[in-house]
Amino acid sequence: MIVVLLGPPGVGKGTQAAALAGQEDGWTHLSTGDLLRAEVEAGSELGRAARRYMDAGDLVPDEVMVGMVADRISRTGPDQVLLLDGFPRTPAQAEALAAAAPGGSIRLALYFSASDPVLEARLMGRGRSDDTREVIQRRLEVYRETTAPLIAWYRDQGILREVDAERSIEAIQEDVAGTIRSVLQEA
Ligand code: B4P
Repeated sequence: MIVVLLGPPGVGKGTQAAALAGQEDGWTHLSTGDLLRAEVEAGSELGRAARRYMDAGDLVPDEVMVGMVADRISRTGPDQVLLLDGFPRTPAQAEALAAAAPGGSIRLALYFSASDPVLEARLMGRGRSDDTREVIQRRLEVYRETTAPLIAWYRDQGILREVDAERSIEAIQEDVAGTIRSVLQEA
């Protein structure tokens, strides 16, 4: 089963996906942000190209992102849980995901929500190189314009659940784990 984690930058998608994958057998975390940062770190051609976008708070082009994850997604077995963190982020990526995923495997989209002041405080506290005030504003703007429409897309498919992400990390983790387990049992 593929679980899509949606929500603005800094809402805690990566924090939750990493914690859940560490706690549950057969649950894996795929973060496109982490894949990109590994390419940047390795100094690859892709990493050098991606860095320009990431440092500006813009999205890396769809064709690069789809190429990075399509194979991994197509290999998701029915008993596995793939926590997709940061992908899709555009309507084109959502279409590509639907085409690459095994039939009926996308059964849950978790929409993590928190207010802008909370997001900004968390991102400033994290202190990654793309977590400056100016770049954070740009990322929030890009999120609202390009990624937020996916909330309605998954709601229309009847698989969207909203998660109040202003609670403690532990409270959110327990809530999300319970939601995923209940959807797994519906199979
Ligand atoms: P990402 O790596 O996906 O980063 P993010 O959205 O900023 O963070 P996330 O929501 O996972 O928050 P986190 O858990 O870290 O993207 C980075 C860049 O990569 C993008 O801007 C873009 O350029 C590029 N990119 C990635 N995917 C792409 C795609 N598909 N297409 C195009 N471009 C793409 O949490 C943030 C902080 O809050 C942490 O310090 C954490 O400890 C804290 N925190 C979390 N939960 C908390 C809680 N409940 N209470 C208190 N603090 C909490």
